Amino acid sequence: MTAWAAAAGVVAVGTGLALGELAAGFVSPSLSPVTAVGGAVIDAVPPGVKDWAVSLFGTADKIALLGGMGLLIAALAALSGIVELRRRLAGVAIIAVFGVVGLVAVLGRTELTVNAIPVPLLAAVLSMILLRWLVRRLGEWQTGEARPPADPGLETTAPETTAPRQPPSRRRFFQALGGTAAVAAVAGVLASTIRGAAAVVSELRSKLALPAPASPAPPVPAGAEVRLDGVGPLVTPNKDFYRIDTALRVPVVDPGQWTLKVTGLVEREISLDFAALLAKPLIERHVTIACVSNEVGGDLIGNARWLGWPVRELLALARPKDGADMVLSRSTDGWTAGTPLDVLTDDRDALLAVGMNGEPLPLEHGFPARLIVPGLYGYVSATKWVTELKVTRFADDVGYWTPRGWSERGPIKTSSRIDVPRDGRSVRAGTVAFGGVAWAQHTGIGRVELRVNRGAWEQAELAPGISHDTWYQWKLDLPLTPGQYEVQVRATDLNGAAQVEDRAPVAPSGATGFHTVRVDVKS
Ligand SMILES: Nc1nc2c(c(=O)[nH]1)N[C@H]1C(S)=C(S)[C@@H](COP(=O)(O)O)O[C@H]1N2
Ligand SMILES: [Mo]
Repeated sequence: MTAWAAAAGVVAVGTGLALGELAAGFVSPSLSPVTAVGGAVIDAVPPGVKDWAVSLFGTADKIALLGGMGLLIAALAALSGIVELRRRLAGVAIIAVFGVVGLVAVLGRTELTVNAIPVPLLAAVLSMILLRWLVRRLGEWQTGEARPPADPGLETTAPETTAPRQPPSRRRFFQALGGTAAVAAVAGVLASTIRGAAAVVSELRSKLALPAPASPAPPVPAGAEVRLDGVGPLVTPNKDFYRIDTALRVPVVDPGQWTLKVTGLVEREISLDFAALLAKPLIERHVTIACVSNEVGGDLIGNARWLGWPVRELLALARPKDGADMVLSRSTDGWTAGTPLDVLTDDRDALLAVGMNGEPLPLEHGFPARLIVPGLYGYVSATKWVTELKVTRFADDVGYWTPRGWSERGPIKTSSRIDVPRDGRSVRAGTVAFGGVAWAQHTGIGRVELRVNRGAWEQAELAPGISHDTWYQWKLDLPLTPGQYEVQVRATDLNGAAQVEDRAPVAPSGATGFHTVRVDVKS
């Protein structure tokens, strides 16, 4: 009986959630009772819990998170079934508590608060009704079995032809359980079909022809790639580009429905649709973006050729008012970044980007439009799926990560990385080729040096960068005899400022320290 009670709980909650997901598919593709709860977990991570912050803010293993959530929900559902069998409405109460958590989570994560309310409510209320109903059937079966056989006299009339005794209450329970599970299956299949919205938007994306840039990207200078095995490509292919965001499910935005609003402290509010954006004189530039969670030597950094409209031209149309010093950009999923207004209006090419390496933005990287700002970490600038730019003041507004333990301002720190040889590798004695990348966005790299076992710094060969806004490749051949070596790299920007040697963790404003590799040189 306990096992069947648990099954009743799982089927009831599963059906409620499947119908909730189905309803969410109609209301908004980015709305889901299940992922909202997961999102609330992400948002609730206390600042300062470094491991958590890094793993979630960095490369969160979303599959594991979703799987874990599924198991947790199933366990709670089973528990509510068992409890409900023992005590009427006790299991229902457990679901009610989770319904409230789900509601709060959904309200916290979407902007369509009014539309969103019915979805978690529906999921919770349906689960509660189904649980009560299934457990009542189970209870009837239980009491039916406890009773002695109803009428022994009847049995003697045809003992051989009667099928093994199945109390009708037992059959009714299984009919109810099976029927409900069937509803869950149908709803689940329908929900995932509707969630095929992502497939539809992918199709729209693949058919989209981006206009030619009015100002093409400056050509990649000859020799910008050192061509050393193990040093990655100068321009990162889209499929290899790092991805960081808080979205459990990639927001699916139909470019035909997309608009960008410029609001707040402006003389003139602006609303721009996608066709109007594509009709602007777009420019194409290479820009290397980086995540503040990138550890020294890490790979949360990439360089792409972005096509977009300069944000300064958009803001010039809106005319920010005196006193404004920040632009709070907001994504469809409610995520925000606070960017200094002057960085968006100075001569650097901060872009409202629509293209990445000659293609429309991939869905994961912000389709149909995002911000790309040379020189700032992504968390204060690179809003994907952007739909609003609110001109405001740092004194009045904060971006998503600032109250969660990260700095209000996020200029990228000058840094460098050794890509070959990899840390811990054995190499042959003789001439050992070292190579890697260095970056000081919007200032440019002046020189890169290596030192062996904390000896004197030796200047590496610095390849020309595409621009000051991109990373540079470098290489250096070092003659090494057999033994153990520790090799470090240091970059200096074009103003003569060297990268910081003291080690600092990624929080609150980006890691510092020299990337260090240990090499085992064999004869
Ligand atoms: N909507 C949205 N945009 C976002 C984020 C996010 O969580 N949500 N994360 C930012 C962070 S922290 C970084 S480092 C960059 C990463 O961009 P990418 O995934 O295209 O590499 O996106 C930024 N834009
Ligand atoms: Mo980031």
